[in-house]
Amino acid sequence: MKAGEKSYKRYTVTSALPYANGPLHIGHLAGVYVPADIYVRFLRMNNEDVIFIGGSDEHGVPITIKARQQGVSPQEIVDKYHEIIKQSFEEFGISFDIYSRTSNKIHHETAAEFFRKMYDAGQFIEKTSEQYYDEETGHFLADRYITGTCPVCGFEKAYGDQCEKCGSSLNATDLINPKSVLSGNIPVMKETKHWYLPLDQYEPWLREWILEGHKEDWKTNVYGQCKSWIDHGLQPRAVTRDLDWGVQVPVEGADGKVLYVWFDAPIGYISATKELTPDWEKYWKDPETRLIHFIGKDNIVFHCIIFPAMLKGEGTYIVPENVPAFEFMNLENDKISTSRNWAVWLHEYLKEFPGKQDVLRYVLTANAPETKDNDFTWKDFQAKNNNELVAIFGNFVNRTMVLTEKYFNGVAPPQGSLDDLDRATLREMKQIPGRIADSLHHFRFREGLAGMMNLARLGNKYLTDSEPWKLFTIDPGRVGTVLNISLQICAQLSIVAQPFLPFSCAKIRQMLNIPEYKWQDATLLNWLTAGHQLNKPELLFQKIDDKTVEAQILKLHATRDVQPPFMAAPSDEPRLIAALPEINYDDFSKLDIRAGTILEAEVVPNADKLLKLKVDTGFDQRIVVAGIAQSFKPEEIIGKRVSILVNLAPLKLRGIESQGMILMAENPDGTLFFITPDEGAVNGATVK
Ligand code: B3M
Ligand code: ZN
Repeated sequence: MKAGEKSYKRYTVTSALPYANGPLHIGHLAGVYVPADIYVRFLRMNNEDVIFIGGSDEHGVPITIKARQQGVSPQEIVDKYHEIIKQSFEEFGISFDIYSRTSNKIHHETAAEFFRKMYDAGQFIEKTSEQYYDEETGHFLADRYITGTCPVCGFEKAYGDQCEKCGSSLNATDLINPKSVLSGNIPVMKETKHWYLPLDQYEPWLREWILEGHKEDWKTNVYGQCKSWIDHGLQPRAVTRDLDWGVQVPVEGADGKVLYVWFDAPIGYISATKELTPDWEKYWKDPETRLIHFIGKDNIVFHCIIFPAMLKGEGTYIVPENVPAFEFMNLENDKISTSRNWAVWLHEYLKEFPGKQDVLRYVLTANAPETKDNDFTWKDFQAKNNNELVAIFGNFVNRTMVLTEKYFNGVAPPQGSLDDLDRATLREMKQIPGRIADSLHHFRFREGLAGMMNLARLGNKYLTDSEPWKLFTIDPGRVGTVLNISLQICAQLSIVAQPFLPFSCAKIRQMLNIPEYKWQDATLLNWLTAGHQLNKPELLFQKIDDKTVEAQILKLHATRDVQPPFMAAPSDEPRLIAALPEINYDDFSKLDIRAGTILEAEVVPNADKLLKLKVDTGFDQRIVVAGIAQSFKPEEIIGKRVSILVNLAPLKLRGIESQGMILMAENPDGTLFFITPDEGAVNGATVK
């Protein structure tokens, strides 16, 4: 520990709670969740006591407006998107210790209790003021329930709380020509009572804590925004609203009033921790806990000024140690926008690029909008995949594995005497983990990723310069040394790349037949001893061709401004998917589909979607792994007649080789049915 540094025992890492009114896109992942996940995985590898908190933000006006537009309840909206969001996070390996939601009972209780404690201690100002009211619908028009012309930039569709054009934060009464979103009417003024957090009273403390205390360690964009807010003079801020969706204000005479969404949402981090562990208090109240908030830049004021003021006011909590906010990720040179459908949606990416989670994690980290807005383009995605992941990282691991298989039957050869190149390479390997760790400790994720890739580059160059393929007949001992060192580099990659590319590292460990190491083991340099048996090589990354990325670019433009089906009301009947592009008879005739019978079926351990089947195809009996475990129990499908595609290239799923594919019909709601041949079609009969 350096002089002046605080000691710590544990970390509480939070990531912004996404609003549950739409699915996630790459901007979310790039700006918050991938960096947070890298950081947390790195801390865990360092044996730190860390909790990683996530959850859906399920209150707020945008959700009630959406529900109203679609004729459903706000609960139906949040139920639908909470599930979609949660699943996308899981599939991208965002390793939350808990992913909770703010419509939970425990959250309502926690937020109400928090408010009540501050209320009882006299920490709010109670104020009656005139606010806009829609006489036709009988609603006070909070935040986004009102639009009008921005007094700062003249944009005509500014909201009552913010102008999305110029970014100014507004009060509804600032708007020129205000209109009710509910009825389109011109609102009237009506008296209403609310509670205000007197931010002005926190100013001296905020100055000392942020402006003096965190000048060095907070990112300049974060520090700069805080300074500008504080220097402009902080005003009391209303923390309640006249709304019927949210956490009820726990005070008598507050019927029809809820906590402002930005009051309750950050408390969601605390409620989620309570839900996670009865020992939650140490993560929030012990001064030796480091609280770190990962957020996008639009959330800085809430996490650096308002929430800390609440925590300080409540009195028993710690405040954040750092708030590494990111800037925004654009898409193909334009702002990502949900309403204009200009986005790469994560749940669609996962379907269209199965197994390529690490590719997106990699590209988003390499281009992370750390210090300025950045741009995601499909061409760059392809280039980074093909020229970096495939050509450098994957190529090095694959060459090492294949050569060891070829020359030493997949058994690690011994390290013989070392030459200068070997020694220089080993020396460089010693340095790399420390450099990456330094980057990650300072939230410099691009730099950390570059450090990791330097190891792959080092490996590639070492192998190319050593040319073991030319030496085997003359000097097999030398080849053994080169491959031993190359294997060590692969093992080291599986450690230092783990925070960034967790799926690929699991594959490397499987191939190398080594355990998951901790960061402190990253400089061992002898993870594989001579005689160590490797498993079969497997490709880590595949090339992405022009057609694939062109199709993505086309799709973006073709669906621009079109509301995607997943944005429709939750109660809408699921729709049939549109027909795929035309193919010709030749395309079809390549498929060899046969009638068959399922002979055996069993669940695949640790895979909740997969069943392992043995199928009689008439000419052989073969193993097929099918993603149907959520629809069928093994015992109910034994004996079932099926149609099976028999000439599909074998594929390894969870270590099992799948030889073919069972054809299934899928209804729009996702239910699955077998394509059973009529009686009389024998096993092996061709399906045409
Ligand atoms: N739901 C805003 C956002 O997604 C908000 C974050 C809450 S974090 C407590 O931009
Ligand atoms: Zn404006």
